[in-house]
Amino acid sequence: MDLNGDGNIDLLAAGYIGCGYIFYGNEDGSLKKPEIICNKKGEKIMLGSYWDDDKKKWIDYRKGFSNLTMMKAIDWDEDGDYDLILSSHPHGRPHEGVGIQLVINEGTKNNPVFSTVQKMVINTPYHVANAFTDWDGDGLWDIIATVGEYKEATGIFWYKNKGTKGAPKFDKAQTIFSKEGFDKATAMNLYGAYVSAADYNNDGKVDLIIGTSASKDIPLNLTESQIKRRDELKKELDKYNTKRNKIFEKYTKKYKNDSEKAYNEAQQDKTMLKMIKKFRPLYKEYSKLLPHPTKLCPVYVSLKK
Ligand SMILES: [Ca+2]
Ligand SMILES: [Ca+2]
Ligand SMILES: [Ca+2]
Ligand SMILES: [Ca+2]
Repeated sequence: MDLNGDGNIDLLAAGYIGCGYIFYGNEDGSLKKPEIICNKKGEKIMLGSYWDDDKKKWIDYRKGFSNLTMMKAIDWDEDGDYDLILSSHPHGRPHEGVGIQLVINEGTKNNPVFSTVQKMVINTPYHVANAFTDWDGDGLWDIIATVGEYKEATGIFWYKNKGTKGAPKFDKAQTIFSKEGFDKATAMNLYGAYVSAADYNNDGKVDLIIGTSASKDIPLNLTESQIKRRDELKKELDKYNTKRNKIFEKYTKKYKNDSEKAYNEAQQDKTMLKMIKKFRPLYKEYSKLLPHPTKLCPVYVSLKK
């Protein structure tokens, strides 16, 4: 993708701290140092929230406990310049107002200037990653999106573009892979799944390239007493999680309009701090009794038939 239209390929990436980066390309294919992508007011273009390592707290942005997982460029309005699409990660807890968002380029092909308005394109609190491709070959590009870890909502979905050129509009999600379907096809799961679309085998039909952060578990040969201990620990940890969620709920109710404050105050709650101290060693012990994942992070290609 060539964001500044100078003929050199650039690299656009989402960052853990909630904003996106652009690495402008040189003529020899090397990349310049990354720059944070900002809007026309000079503010970072962000989505979700993130853990600030320096401040040691959650910074909430657009009200959601999530990171920006993907920043992609597509000419949304077909005016010849690239616009931005942002998606985020739900961390197992869905939040309204995150979804897939659009930022229009108000500049030109060679001088991108991004709007201060972030517009919701697909309003669902679950998405992790998305790709653009004309999935049904009707001449309009569509959105393929993954939900990498949210219970029954997990899967890979197709959002058909039922708008017109320059004014995309999307139909409701249609399932390409359900959670079970993907598990069956690959013996893996969709945890943290990313998706890309390309014609992998050059047969004229677009295929999906799917990367997951889950790896195959190697089961441990546990003794009976280890299995007993593992199950005891699991019960203890479940109790902890229930209590922990109650504390979060209490603060969420207290600070209805400020989830950043709610989350950070809950982390400082006296009962919470005590629990964390008590349960940290238990969790460490428990994790040693769980199957070990392999170091492979598999990438799949799903060929379109
Ligand atoms: Ca470029
Ligand atoms: Ca455009
Ligand atoms: Ca289409
Ligand atoms: Ca193909």
